[in-house]
Amino acid sequence: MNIPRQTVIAAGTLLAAALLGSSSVPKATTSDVAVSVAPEQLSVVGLPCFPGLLNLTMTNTGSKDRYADLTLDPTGPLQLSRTLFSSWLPALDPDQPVSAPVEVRVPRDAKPGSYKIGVEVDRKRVTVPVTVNPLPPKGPGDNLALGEQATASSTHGNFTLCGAVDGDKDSEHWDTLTGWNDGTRAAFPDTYDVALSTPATINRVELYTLDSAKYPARVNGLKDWDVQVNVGGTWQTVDQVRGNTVGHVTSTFTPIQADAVRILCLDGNDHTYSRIVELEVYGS
Ligand SMILES: [Ca+2]
Repeated sequence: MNIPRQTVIAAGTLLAAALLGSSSVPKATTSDVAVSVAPEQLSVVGLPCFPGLLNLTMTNTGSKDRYADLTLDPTGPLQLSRTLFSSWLPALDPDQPVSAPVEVRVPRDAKPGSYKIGVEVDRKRVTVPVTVNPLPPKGPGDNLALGEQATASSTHGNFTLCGAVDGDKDSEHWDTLTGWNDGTRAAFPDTYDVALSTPATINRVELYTLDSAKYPARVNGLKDWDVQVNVGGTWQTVDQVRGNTVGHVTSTFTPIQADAVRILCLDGNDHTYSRIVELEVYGS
């Protein structure tokens, strides 16, 4: 099942109401900060490693340097990685936008429905509608790793830990969000773990390493790794892959009830980084 990370209903810019009223307010106290939030509407699901992403942008459209505080006010079960975005906004020509990301999460037991995030600058407010969707099925034939809690020995600062369980296995989408890249250059091993929501009997792991036209697996992909499963707190190796040069490798093994799956990355073809575009786990 492939869930879009976020649903963009309409692209564009929300202008803070502050701007609309600026003509009737003395210039010294008016809000001359334009605010945009992208996307304008968001869909999220209660998986621990499946955040919705909003990008906040403030632009000083006035003629005086100033600070601005953008506050975020979520309703219901919405959890934000930040509720305040403060920035110094020098008055420049042309205007210089300043942006910051915010991750939107909900707990697994969040009630599906419609919620919202209030975004406020200078007491002027815009609202971002957020839809909480039902959890995806995790039955036979479903990818048990999708959106579940990942942990790693390290993650490169330009990448996101959850990128390898986001449902996007297309290497052509490889960027700072859709895959995992470790953060210890030329040092191995690295580990990438996914905890299953409940212990499950599994027998197959699908690993997608980087393999795009620009970055072929034989040059930049993962070369050597062990597939391990956690059983009662102990990691057991269920498959070993050596000398890989392709983008997609299937590991099958005797069905085993596991709490988590680990990729123990032993080397990459460029001997620098471990790169996983997507990790999928299936039961029999
Ligand atoms: Ca991915």
